[in-house]
Amino acid sequence: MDSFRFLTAGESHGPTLGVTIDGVPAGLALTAADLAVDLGRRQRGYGRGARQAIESDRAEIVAGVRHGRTLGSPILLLVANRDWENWGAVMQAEPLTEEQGAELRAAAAEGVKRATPVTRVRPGHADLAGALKYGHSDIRNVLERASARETAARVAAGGVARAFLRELGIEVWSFTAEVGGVAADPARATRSREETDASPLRCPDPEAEARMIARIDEARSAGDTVGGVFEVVAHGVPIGLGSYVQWDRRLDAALAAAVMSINIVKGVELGLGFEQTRRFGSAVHDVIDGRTDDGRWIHRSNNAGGTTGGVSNGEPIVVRGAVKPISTLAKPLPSADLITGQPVDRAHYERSDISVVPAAGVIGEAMVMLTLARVVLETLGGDRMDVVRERMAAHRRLMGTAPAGPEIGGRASTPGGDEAGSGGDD
Ligand code: EPS
Repeated sequence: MDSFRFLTAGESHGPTLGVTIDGVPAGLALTAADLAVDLGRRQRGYGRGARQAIESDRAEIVAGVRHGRTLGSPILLLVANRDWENWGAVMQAEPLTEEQGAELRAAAAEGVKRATPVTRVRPGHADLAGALKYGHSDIRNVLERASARETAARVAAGGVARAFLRELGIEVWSFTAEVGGVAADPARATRSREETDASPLRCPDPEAEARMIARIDEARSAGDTVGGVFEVVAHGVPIGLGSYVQWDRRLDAALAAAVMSINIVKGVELGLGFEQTRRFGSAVHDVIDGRTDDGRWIHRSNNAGGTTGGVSNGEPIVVRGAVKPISTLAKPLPSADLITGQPVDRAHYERSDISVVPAAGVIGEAMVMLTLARVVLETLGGDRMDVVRERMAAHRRLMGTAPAGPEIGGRASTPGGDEAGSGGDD
C-alpha cells in the first residue's frame, strides 16, 4: 500500500476544498496550527490578485487525528472557500429550482458575468481540451477544478508531510529564483532564509527582487502576466532513498512528476538540469572527497541536485520548477467560441493573478515533501512514529558505515586497494 497517498477534491468557488491522506503513521504530533503556516505562505507574494484578500486559508482536521496525534487512519482536511458565499446558486450542488434557473437567466441577460455560461476558451488554460473531453458546454465546469485554487489542499497535505519529515531530520524550503527573465544571483543572495520568506517575492537577492517587482508591474499595466522559476531545497535527506533498479522507483523521476503536476509548471530541473548539456563532464560531475570520521560522504559540489542513479546521495535535493505566465490575461488574447467554433476577438476574462512564482514555490515544497515522505516510508516501512524514528536512525548509521571489502577469487580484498577498483562504467 502506498504511504502518504493523497487525493484532493473541490472547486475554486465551491464551499470547500478537501484532501484525504492515507498511510500516515500513528503517533505523529499534528495540529491545525502546524498546517496554517504553509497555507499562509502560499497566499502571499507580490503579484497575487484580489481573491487572496477574500480568503484566509485554514485547514480543519476532521479525521485521522485525536488529541493532537495521528491515529494511523486516513486523515481528512478541509479548507473552506470564503468566496463561495458570493457565488450562491451558480455553484450549488443541488439541481437548480425553476425559480433559481429563471433568476440566473435573467441575471445573465442583464450582463451579470458570474451568471453567464463561459464559452470563449482561454488560450493556455484547460478550457478547450477539458470541455471537449468531459462534454461540458459551460467552461465553468472545467475552470473551477483546473484552477490553481486546488493547490491549497495540496499545501494542507504538505503540512502533514512537513511534520513527519521534521521528526526525521529532513527540512524543505524554497525561494524565487527568477521572474520574467530576471534571475536572482547566488553571489548577491544576502538574505537569510527567514528574511527571504518575509520578502515580497520570497527572493534571497534584494536587488534582483526589485527588478522582478518592476517586471510584474510592467505586466500588470499591460494587462499581461509573467512567469518565472522557483527552487525547492530539501536538507537532511539520507543516502539511499529511491532506487536505480526500476524506472518507477527512481527518486528523481518521482520528484519531477510531482513538481510537474502543479497546474502552472511547464518544466522541472534537478540540480544543474539543462545547464549540464552545455558543459563538459569534468565541469558537471560532483567529485567525491570521501567519508568523514562521523560517516558523512562529502561531494565537492552538488550539480546532480542530490540524486544519482535515481537514489538520494546525501547532498541536499534541489528541484527547480518553470512557472508559465498565468493564462488568464486582463487584456485577453484572441480565441474562439466553444459552441460556434468561430474566432472571437477576446478570450474570457475572469479575475486572476499577475504572477504566482512565490506561491508556486510553496506548492513545490508541498509536492516535494509528500514525495519524500512516501519514499521514506517505502524504504523504512513502519506504522508508528517511534518505529519509523528508530529505523531512520539505523538507516543513517548504515549509510555511513563501510561495507565489508569485496570478495575476489574467493578471498576478501583490502578495501580501497588496487584490486578493489570497479573497473569502470561497464
Ligand atoms: C485562478 C484564478 C484566481 C486565483 C486562483 C487561481 O481565482 P479567482 O478566479 O477566484 O480570482 O486567485 O487561485 C486561488 C484562488 C488560490 O487560492 O490560489 C485560476 O484560474 O487558476
